[in-house]
Amino acid sequence: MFYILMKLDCNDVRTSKHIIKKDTMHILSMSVRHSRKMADIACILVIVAIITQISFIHAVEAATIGRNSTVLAKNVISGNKIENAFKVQAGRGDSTVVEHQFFPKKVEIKVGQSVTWYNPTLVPEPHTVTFILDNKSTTGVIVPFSVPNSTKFIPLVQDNSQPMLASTKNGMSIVTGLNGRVFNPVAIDTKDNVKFMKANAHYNMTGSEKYVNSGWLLPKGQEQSFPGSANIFTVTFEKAGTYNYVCIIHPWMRGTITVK
Ligand SMILES: [Cu+2]
Repeated sequence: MFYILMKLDCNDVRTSKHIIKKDTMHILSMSVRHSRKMADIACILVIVAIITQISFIHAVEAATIGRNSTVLAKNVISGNKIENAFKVQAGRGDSTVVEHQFFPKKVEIKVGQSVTWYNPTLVPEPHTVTFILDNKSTTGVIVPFSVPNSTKFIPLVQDNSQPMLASTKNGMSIVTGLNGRVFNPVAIDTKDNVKFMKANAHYNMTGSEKYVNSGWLLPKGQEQSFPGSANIFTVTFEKAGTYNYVCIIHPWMRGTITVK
């Protein structure tokens, strides 16, 4: 609107040139020319401001999508076809700023459809996609285990490392280690059967599980930063419901898959 008003003003200035008497024409024409220049510059500045504002709004919208809105899987288009597997980013960022969130956070799909999580971050920052379906089977990345005091730990990599040990009274020591049920893809059913899967697993979720975990997801090509970790995790949802999940490494990273 402001641009239109300015444009009208520009035209008025140009029109005024023709209604001025000849004897004052020379002096005033200088002034009119100057005014026209100024008005034209103002018009250009207004256009630039509007374009900049529109670009900014688009940038904010692009950055906001995926943070709080629910995204329908039917809108996902890859190439010329709609894919059945919806893609969700587990974290994102570059070597300067890393965002610890899922993008999008909320996804709505239909029964039988799949979601694939992947880590697009440029630095090897790990994430997990972990469903704690019974709300009890939560766990941690590094956990303590007890072992006999006589246990010797021989590091495979000859560098500056040794296990964290603490003695107890019963001839046992406490050693801390990386939790295999967080590091590896795994599913635990209602009868507490623990089923480990290979890296980059594809799991069919029946909805009756206690715990389903992706394992550590690293950016593609950087999986060996933590040997044995994966880049993607795919789940096919076989039953309607609301499935909340979390990254165990960053517990504030949370997402929801709604299956209808
Ligand atoms: Cu994470």
